Amino acid sequence: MIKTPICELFKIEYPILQGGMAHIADGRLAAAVSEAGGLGIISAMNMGKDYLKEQIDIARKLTEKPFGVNVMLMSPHTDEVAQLLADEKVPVVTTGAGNPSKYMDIWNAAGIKVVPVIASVSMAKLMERAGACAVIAEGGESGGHVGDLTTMVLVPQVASNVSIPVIAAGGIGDGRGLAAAFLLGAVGVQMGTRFLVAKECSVHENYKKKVLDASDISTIVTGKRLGHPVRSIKTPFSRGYAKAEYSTLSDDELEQMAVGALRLAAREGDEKRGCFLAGQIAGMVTKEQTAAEIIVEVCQEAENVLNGAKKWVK
Ligand code: TUI
Repeated sequence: MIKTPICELFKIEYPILQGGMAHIADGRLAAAVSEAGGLGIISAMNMGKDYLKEQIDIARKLTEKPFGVNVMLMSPHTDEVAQLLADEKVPVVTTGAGNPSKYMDIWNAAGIKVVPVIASVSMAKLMERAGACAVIAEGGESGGHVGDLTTMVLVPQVASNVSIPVIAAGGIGDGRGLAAAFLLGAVGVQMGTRFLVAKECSVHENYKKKVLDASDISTIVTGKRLGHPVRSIKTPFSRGYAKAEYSTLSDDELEQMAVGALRLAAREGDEKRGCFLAGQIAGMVTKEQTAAEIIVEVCQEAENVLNGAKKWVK
């Protein structure tokens, strides 16, 4: 059995968080992951408080277990969403794509466990000082908004520089990844791409198919020119966008190209204009499973790997 300090911290059975994937991670998926013993996360994405309240209510109807909400800090609705989370006393809030310091006091006062996603040691230290109870160190192998460092180099450096628990994310898709995260100093993992194909995940079938068909080299990072690099599956759209970044197109025109692209991929499965965010482990995601099957399989495999790891130590 695998038990780590975050099992106690979040009151969960397995040290696995589900990534807060925009337009994908809804109340139903979060509830399925939490019900299976992990920590399910609802994405607040760029929606207002009414949408989020609906999803929180859905999750609460489906499970009594703790779950979290991910706040994407570039959203224009962050202030009202932050207040709703405090009012609702959601057990856990994760944040992404920015610095959540200004919300830390109201969340901590509401008894919420705040877990920022960070992509550097300096940000991890800042978040610890600001009152975070743990950090998610996310390497650039992940899908969506990415930092520069890989999980392999980020996690041990963060673990050496903060006293709060570190959760590894980016490039983790099976039990070997969970075992490796432990060896790098993390006490849990967050997985997004693997949960994209969960049976309880309502993302469009075309999206699931793209992940299931992906190989190790199927993803690409675009958006660096505008300062928002995102990793997605290579499609005519993402390749076209990558080319456009090096063209004479203005920043405004480039921005226009991507408007609505995440929603179009996730909800409409639009292969021409959609942006199918996924991490580099997409190549190892080969089957649709329930959230419970994913969690149990990953933990069982990690246990086997860790039990065998001593064979190289003489
Ligand atoms: O946030 C994510 N992944 C995301 S957000 C997203 S939605 C989006 N839509 C359009 C453009 C860009 C994004 C899709 N995927 N992951 C968490 C994450 N946070 N990764 C890296 C960071 C991060 C980066 C910089 C966290 C903090 C940070 O600090 C910068 C600062 O403010 O000092």
